[in-house]
Amino acid sequence: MAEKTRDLIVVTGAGGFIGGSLVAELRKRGCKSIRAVDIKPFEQWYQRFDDVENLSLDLNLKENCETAAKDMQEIYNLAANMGGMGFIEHNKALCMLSVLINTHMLQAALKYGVPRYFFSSSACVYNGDKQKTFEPPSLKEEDAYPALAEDGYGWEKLFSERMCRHYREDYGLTTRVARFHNVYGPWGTWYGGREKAPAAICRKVIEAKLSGKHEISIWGSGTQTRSFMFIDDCIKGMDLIMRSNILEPINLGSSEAVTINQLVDLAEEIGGIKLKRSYDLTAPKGVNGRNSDNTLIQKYLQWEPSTPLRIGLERTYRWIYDQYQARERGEAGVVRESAPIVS
Ligand code: GKE
Repeated sequence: MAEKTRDLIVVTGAGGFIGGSLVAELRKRGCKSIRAVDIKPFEQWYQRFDDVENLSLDLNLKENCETAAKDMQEIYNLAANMGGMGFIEHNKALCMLSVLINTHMLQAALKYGVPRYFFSSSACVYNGDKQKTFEPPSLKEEDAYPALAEDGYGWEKLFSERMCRHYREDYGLTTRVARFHNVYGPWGTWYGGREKAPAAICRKVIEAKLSGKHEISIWGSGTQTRSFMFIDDCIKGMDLIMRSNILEPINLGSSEAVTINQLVDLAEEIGGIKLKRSYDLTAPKGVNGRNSDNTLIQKYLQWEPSTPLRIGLERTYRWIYDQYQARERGEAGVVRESAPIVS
């Protein structure tokens, strides 16, 4: 990993959850020349390291993508305007505008002859008709077509996946694409509107525990199914896929599907509490069921994300618990409100 050619690495979205965690891991592995880029002002970055080149740039703009890509050997393009169901259901146009980032980053990669390019796609590209059942359908890569992606966010990801393919086929740019399935862990957004279910449920359990009001409101019926991938698995998978010869978009997700009720069970167990549940059927729900079919990643890499949800959720709960208490004390250093919105 630390060999010379892999030393000039740019991570976009580095002020966010996955990007920040990737920069942390690259540093640990001894990479010396990391460029970290994010639209957020520095004080809002989730994790920031003084020994890397940090740039606060709006990557919707082509010239900023060129600044980001220049002289680099690898691009991990993780920048996007995104969030959990509560965000993507109400910000479809904004989610689609990430196409500017993805287009300009590909153009910049080509202009500066960057040898390798990683694009983080999403399970939201999958056909909605295949996710109507609450029995979690294991989605194979081919299930993205015929296309009926998640409105807004999913269509942008699908389009940008295809652009990566055509930049590879038409211009010889080496592109790698992974479809992330719901990523969670320490440093993930846990309040402010962009948080996904694992962080939101942990926060709600912690809130109930600390306030003494032993109730929880759950979005939907609680019977929706998902699989959740722990951040460490996501980081490892990205590295493996980037270095592989896998040409087509591939699932990067856990295959341990649970219902949202089971997710709440786990968070309650970790918190040592039982809560009275209510179900908000008007809240954003997304698809009824979704799981990652890992046949292909096993075939190519003999590996798949395997951190048990119980283990990953416990680490996440403890981290959010500390953040929650720090915020209550008004201390700095906690994850800020949701990322600023691009105009
Ligand atoms: N965010 C959130 N907050 N979701 C909740 C809550 C809550 O308090 N209570 C129950 N849920 C339910 C949602 O209604 C949904 O059915 C399920 O948990 C998962 O919600 P999520 O974690 O926000 O996001 P999704 O898995 O539906 O969709 C996400 O998929 C990823 C890819 O797998 C997307 O929002 C993207 O973050 C991402 O592409």
